[in-house]
Amino acid sequence: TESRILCPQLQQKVMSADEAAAMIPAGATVGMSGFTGAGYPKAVPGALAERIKAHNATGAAPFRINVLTGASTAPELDGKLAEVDGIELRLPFQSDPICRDRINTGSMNYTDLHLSEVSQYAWSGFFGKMDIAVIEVIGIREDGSLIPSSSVGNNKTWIEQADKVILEVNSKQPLRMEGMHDVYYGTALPPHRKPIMLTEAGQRIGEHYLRCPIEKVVAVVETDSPDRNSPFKKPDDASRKIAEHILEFFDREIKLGRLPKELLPLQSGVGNIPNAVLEALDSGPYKNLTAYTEVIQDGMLKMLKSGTLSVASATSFSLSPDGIAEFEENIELYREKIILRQQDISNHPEVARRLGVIATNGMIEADIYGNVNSTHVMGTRMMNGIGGSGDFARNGYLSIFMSPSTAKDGKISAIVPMVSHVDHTEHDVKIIVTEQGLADLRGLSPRQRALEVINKCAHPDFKAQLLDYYERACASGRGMHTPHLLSEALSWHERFEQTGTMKPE
Ligand code: 0RQ
Repeated sequence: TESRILCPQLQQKVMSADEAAAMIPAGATVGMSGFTGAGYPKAVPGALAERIKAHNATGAAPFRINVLTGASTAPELDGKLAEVDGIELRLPFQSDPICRDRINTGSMNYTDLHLSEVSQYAWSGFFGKMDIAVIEVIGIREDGSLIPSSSVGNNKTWIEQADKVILEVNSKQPLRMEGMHDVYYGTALPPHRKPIMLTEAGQRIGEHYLRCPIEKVVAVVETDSPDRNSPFKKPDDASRKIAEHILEFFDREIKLGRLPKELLPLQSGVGNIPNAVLEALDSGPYKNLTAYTEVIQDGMLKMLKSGTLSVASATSFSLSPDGIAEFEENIELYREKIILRQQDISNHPEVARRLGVIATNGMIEADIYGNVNSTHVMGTRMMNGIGGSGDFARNGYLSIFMSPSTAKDGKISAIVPMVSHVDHTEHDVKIIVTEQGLADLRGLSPRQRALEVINKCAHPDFKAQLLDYYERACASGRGMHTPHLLSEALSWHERFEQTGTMKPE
């Protein structure tokens, strides 16, 4: 096979992952590629983990680094580095079980950020100096410019900010992805910002390649392994019902003239429920929808192929093995219809507001007044992170949060008197959906919202208990704008922690 490294100076820099990992010093701040398990470095993080393990076995002061990425990665990166306790600080999003465990036992610091804002934070210096970037690409052109991989994420920012760059050239990724990416070099910090000139999801405003000064590159490592890809579960009953409620709602909004028949650009979170919503849309009467989102999953490929979706803008893929096979087989079609941007553009608040995105994301729990917790189990334990949900929820035209009405075999109600952690406030949440029904909170006052949420979304096992809480709060003689019984508001969570269920004795 032909080499994917066409730049002569960079051919000289080819070395093993071990040699490259040796260039990362203890205490370094490292910007790595990777977003939802796509386009992350496959070899250097593991080699570094081995080095850290050997170092720590000598009893010397612990070797740890700060790991900044686009979003979640995979066992080869987060898993391996977390396993050897090699991560001091992780940001801005993760979903790795070992990493999560370290965060929740307090041995790893984690900063959970809006994904659109990470680049601005870096440019403002809030993360300190970036020492090294480790970036997966699918090829290096003759002039040293880089063909991005299956995610763009924060790669532009990391390459620009880092003193040194290590490149992984992954020949498993199809080279025919070349041309899909749109890297925009017009961003700046205030007061020098210019409008992002996107008025439609499908426009291109940037370049196909990442610029990278040749002298910054200290190592090039060749790899040949696939992205993490987990098979999709078939939508379960709850997901299908949630999807039905959302489609009924769209129909009604179209009839009322509040949504065009092509809807508005869709943003869809990852997971079982968002995928079920996409499948339902695909089997409905819709044509020529668009997506302005951060992740392309299997459901979107199907919609692009069937014509339900005409174009999709994102920053990464998250495909199952079947999805990858389909993508590679019909890559010419998908290259025309998919645009991968850096995450500060794919998730840009200005663009999400202008386009009027329909944001659909999962949640852990919502309270009766419409506040949503996307991140914390029982108020203290991190699940994944806020990801892009806040970028789209606050700025979209519609923000829809979805969850089964119960978790853990019915022992936990996803609708609670007060959320144990707030990610999306009552002001940002427009629609809440469970398999029980859909609550439309637009224009309602808090007390109206409480009844709408309890009546439409709560599971029958918890409905009476929620109504009882609400009625006693109203009768408490305290403020009637957002009635609460403060000493009881979090008692459901407390009961779960103590007894293993939110249900009363
Ligand atoms: O736990 O894995 O132990 O079974 O949470 O829950 O129902 O499978 O739903 O996979 O869609 O995840 C909010 C986490 C939902 C996700 C969240 C437990 C439940 C299960 C997963 P198990 P489900 P999902 C685009 C947008 C934030 C980021 C985001 C998320 C596990 O949607 O990370 O929106 N969102 N990004 O049992 C205790 C509750 C629970 C609960 C669920 N109330 N209490 N446990 N669980 N509800 C993507 C990016 O930004 C990159």
